[in-house]
Amino acid sequence: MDAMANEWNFDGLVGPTHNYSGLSFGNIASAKNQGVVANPKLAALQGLAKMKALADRGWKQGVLAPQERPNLAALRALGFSGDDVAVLKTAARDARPVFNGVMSASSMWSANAATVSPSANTADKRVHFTAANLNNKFHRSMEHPTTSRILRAMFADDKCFAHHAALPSCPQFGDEGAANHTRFAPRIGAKGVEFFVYGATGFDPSAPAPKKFPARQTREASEAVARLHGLDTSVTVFAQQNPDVIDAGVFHNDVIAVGHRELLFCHDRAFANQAAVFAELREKFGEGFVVINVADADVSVEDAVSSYLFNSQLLSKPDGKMAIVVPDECRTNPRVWTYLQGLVTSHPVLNETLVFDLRESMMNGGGPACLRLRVELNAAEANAVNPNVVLNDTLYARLTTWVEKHYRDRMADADLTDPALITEVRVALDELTSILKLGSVYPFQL
Ligand code: SUG
Repeated sequence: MDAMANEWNFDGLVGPTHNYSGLSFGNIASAKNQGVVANPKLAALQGLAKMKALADRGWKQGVLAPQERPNLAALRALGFSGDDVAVLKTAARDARPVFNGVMSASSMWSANAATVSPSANTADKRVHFTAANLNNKFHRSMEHPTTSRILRAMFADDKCFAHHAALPSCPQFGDEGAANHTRFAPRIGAKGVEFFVYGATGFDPSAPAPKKFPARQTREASEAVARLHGLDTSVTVFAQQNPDVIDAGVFHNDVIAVGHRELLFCHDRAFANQAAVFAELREKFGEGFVVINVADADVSVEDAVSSYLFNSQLLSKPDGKMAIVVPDECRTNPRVWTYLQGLVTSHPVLNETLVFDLRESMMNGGGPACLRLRVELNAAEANAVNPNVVLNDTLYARLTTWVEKHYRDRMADADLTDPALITEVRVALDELTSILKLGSVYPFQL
């Protein structure tokens, strides 16, 4: 245990092509807002405002760079040919869903970038990262090669950090990263329980599974990540998500549950065999495990999905209490807000609510917790992080200026086909890699 350990949040910076294309079947907000005009500049600034506010309060905050879109290499691999503009135009004309996929700024939801295990839990005492293959959706399946390069550029020291490539890209190993993974420990930096939640069993199609919407994470994928990270099975828990809530729009576990330190905050219908899941967590965690199990009568699954109450961040405060970071949609839902106010005024540990306007991301189904990748780091590991991705006043000011300079404030479906975006995005990202000192990470730089 390292007294100087901290939980860091690395938030995905929203990319310049942020738009609403209805790409994520099973994600209700994505489907509902298809075709709505997006504002990439506002989206990026909303994300940065959250990062800045949390950094100002003393929470460790970093930035994860966005990806190059359009992804012309992906279009070429699918048979579109000619110069860059011809590739883009032909795809937009002849294969619109494919084209929309290569334009998506979905890497902003960095909870899906990777699964991360802190050194306190791994056999070789390094921090382990496994990039998520995200193979359930075409637009997300192309993220992991660049994600891996960016993570290596941020966490380069192989004495402290171990990086694993994404799992095989097939349905049996569907992996959505930290959105389906939580770590519990009595203290930040102490050894604890790793909790993997899956939607279906990949190799057994007869096992319970959702009927309407896809299960994006399989048990086999979660087990493979646990093996790669060298986790101790006596403190690892695998649990199935309730298939019915996946069918109600809970496409990742982090839409219905969140954990931090000794606390699990979840809905009463989050897991299959919920009582058995709690019992195993309690047994493996030992004394002091706390569950806030929210009943349907207090917050329905429908309200949880539309407000993203559970897609919140739980953050430790210096006095040992916790704050909960929620999107503004929780404040504007009277039932959710009443419940939350009651909770924070009566709970012994959770005693503060922080509300952020993340509407641009929320309209694609991405709340506060989707936008961040948690990495627990001890003092030596924190020292080994690329210092240029750590959010401070200077970086915040530089990134705000960078967004103001390069981002459009309007992205309608028709704007996506503008070939000027190719160069616009490359110029912006080239400047960003020099601000964040990432080296060459994008296809156009390789
Ligand atoms: O994978 N939305 C993302 C939202 C991811 C949220 N992440 C977590 N819950 N951790 C997704 O469904 C929508 C893109 C569009 O429709 O244009 C999208 O990809």
